Amino acid sequence: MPRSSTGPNSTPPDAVAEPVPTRCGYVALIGAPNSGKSTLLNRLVGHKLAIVTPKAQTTRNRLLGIAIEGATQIIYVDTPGIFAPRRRLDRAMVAAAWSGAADADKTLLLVDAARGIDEDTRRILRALREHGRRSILALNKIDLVRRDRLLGLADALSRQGRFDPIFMISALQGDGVEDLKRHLAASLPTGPWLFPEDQLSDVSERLIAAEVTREQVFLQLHDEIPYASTVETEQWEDRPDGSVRIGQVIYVQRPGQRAIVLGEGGKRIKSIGARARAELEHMLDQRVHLFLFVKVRENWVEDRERFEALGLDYDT
Ligand SMILES: Nc1nc2c(ncn2[C@@H]2O[C@H](COP(=O)(O)OP(=O)(O)OP(=O)(O)O)[C@@H](O)[C@H]2O)c(=O)[nH]1
Ligand SMILES: [Mg+2]
Repeated sequence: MPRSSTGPNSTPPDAVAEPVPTRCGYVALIGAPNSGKSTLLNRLVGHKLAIVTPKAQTTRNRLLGIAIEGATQIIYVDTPGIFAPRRRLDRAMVAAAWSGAADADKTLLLVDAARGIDEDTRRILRALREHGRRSILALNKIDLVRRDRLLGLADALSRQGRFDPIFMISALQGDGVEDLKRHLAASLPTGPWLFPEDQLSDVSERLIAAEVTREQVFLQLHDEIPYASTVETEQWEDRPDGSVRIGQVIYVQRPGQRAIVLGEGGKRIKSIGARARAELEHMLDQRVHLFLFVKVRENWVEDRERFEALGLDYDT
């Protein structure tokens, strides 16, 4: 996905090229589900790339968000929340999160300061200790917590891991994020940028479009439906009038779930489609005709094809 309409940097042929000590590296954002990783990624990059919902386990796979800070290209890796996995899908999500961290130059652990050290965070702290990994710690959602509680939490966390440094941020409101960004930019290794200057992410528009619809499924439907469903873009057709026709399938596991997604007289699916379409038009800056189909596939959570569509490894 391109950064904006401005093209990649081009040097005029007669310019004298000064050697610029560029830096570049990967920063993985890890943490318990719902700690605010995707909100932070979007804020750090300055674009909405990752979907965000109040429900846990929203993100299902790694996603890169690429930002430029002075002479540094920072490649942020949003990861699924780390929790105790039960289903094959859960296992693949958690494996994707850990491999995102293993491949990165820096690991940034996000802890929801309002929630404190929950079971998921405790498990992550233990795993980081076992791997002897030093991470950067960000206490997030400080807008919700009193300062004395924050200091107590920072103290408790620093006794359970090797954190250097510790930031206190609000990914939602932006407090502390500039400091964090500057620190990350200065701490990445020197080296050439790995992505073109105008590249924002590694995910395709088809996948982002499916995520936009999945975000609405998470926001508009409750109980087990978000976890029992997945969305795939099956058709993408640019039309001569400048608009695009996008066809997507929402897979659910049971006929009863299909009925809920459709809603009375098709009201719910219409509302999901309307919101997703508006967001897509904004993102793509073109008219969008969005067609949603709801299919029952009882065992999609064990379907290799569904994992491939999400970019997840089936054999974890
Ligand atoms: N008040 C407050 N809410 C926040 C902040 N950061 C994130 N949130 C909210 O927390 C919820 C979860 O945010 P996400 O960014 O989806 O969290 P995540 O860590 O990516 O979650 P998973 O993908 O499920 O692992 C959303 O409702 C966000 O709006 C913050 O700094 N302050
Ligand atoms: Mg997320």
